[in-house]
Amino acid sequence: MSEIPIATYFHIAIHTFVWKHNGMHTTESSQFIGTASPLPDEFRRNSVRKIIHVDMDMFYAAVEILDNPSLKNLPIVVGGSPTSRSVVCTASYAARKFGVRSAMACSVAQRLCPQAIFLPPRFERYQEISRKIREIFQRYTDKIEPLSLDEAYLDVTDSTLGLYASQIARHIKEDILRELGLTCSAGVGPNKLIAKIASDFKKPNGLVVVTPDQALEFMRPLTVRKIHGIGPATEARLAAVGIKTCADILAMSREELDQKLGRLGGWMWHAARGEDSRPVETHYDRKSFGREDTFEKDETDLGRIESRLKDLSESVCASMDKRGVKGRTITLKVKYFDFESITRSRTIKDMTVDPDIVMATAMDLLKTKTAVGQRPIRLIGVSLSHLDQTTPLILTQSRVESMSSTPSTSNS
Ligand code: TTP
Ligand code: MG
Repeated sequence: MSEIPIATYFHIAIHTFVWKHNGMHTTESSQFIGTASPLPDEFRRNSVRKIIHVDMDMFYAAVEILDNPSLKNLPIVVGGSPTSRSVVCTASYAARKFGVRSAMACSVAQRLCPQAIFLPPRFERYQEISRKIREIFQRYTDKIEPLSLDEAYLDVTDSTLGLYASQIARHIKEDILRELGLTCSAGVGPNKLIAKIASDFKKPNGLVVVTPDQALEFMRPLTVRKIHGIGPATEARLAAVGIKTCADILAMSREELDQKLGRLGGWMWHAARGEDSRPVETHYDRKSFGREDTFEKDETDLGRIESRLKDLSESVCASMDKRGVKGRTITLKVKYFDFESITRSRTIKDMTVDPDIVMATAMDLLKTKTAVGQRPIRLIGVSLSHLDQTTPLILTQSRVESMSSTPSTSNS
C-alpha cells in the first residue's frame, strides 16, 4: 500500500463519497459484504456508474403459470412437443430440479422428468408482458438497454428521483409483482458486468447489491463462466492455462495473462477485478452494430476470410435481431498486414437483419473494393448502420422462434 500515491487516496475518498451520497450503498438485502481494501486508481476508473440489471424469473414458464395458476409448483416445460426435435425454451424451477434446462432437446427433458407438462410457447403474450415490464422501467429511467424479452440493464447514475439505486431496484421489483404478478431478480452494481452477475446471484426473487468497494472481493471467488460472454469454448481455453476462477486471474501478472491469452487477456484482467467501462446503450444512442476479428496470422486465403466474415455477419445479425434492430448500410472493414485500414460501404434498399444478405454484400465489397488475395489481411470487420429507429427494443418474433428451435448458450 505504501506505493499508492496520496493523490490516489484522495481519488478513492471522492469515489466513496460520490457513491454513498448519490444513492448506492449496501442495503439489508445485500447478499454480499466484502472486505473493502483500497485499490489502485486504475481499478476504480470505471466504477462510478450505478447499474441495475433486471432478469425475470423463469420468464415463459412464469407467464404460463400466471395465466393458469393451477400449474403453480408443477414441472412445466415451455417448448415443443417431446416427440418432436425441438428444444426447451425454459423450464419451471420444479422441472429444473430434475435437470431440465433451456436449449435441451425436449425428448431429453421428458426422459429426465416424465411427469413434466409440455406447453407450446406463446410469444405474443410474452412480448405483451415484456412491453409492460419496460413501461415500469421507464418510470425510473430512460436509460434502458434491453438484452432480450426478459432482461435489461438500467443506468440510474444520474437519477433525480432521490432514491438509492438499490431502492429503485426494489421499487421495480415491487411494481412488477404488484401490477403483473411476476417475480424478477435484480442486481445492482457499479457496472454492467457486476450488475448482471449480481442479478443471478440469488435467483429467484433476489436483490443483490454490490458497491464499488466490494467489487474485487465479489469477483474473486467466481468461476469464469459467471462472466457474461464466457461460454463453454472460452471456459475450456482458460482451463487449459490453469484458469478456473477470477482468483486464478488475480494471481497472474498482466504480462503472463497477455502471453497466455493474447487479446482475451486484457479483457479478463479487467473483468476479474470487476471493471467494465461499457455504457448502457439505449436504442437511440446506438448508430451501428459491428464485429471485427484479427486473424492469428495475416491472411490471404479467400476461403478462410470468407468463413470469418460469415461468422461475423451472423454474430452482428444475432445481436441486432435480439434487440429488434435492423440496418440498411453494410460496412466492411479491412486492415492490411501493414496496418493500413480501409472501410467500404453499401446501402441496400430494404432494412435487414438477415446474415445471408449482410454476408453476401460484405463479400461483394471484399472482392470488388479491396486488395484481398494480393495484400495479406490482418483484421476483418463488418457492421450495419443506418438503423431502423422505430422497432421496439424487444426480441423479434424471428429471434424468439430461432431461440426456441436452435440450442443457444446462456451467454449468447
Ligand atoms: P432466461 O432469463 O435465460 O431464463 P428464464 O427467465 O426462463 O429463467 P431464469 O429464472 O433463470 O432467468 O431466458 C428468458 C426467456 O428466454 C426464457 O423464459 C425462455 C427464453 N429462452 C429461450 O427461448 N431459449 C433459450 O435457450 C433461453 C436461455 C431462453
Ligand atoms: Mg430470466
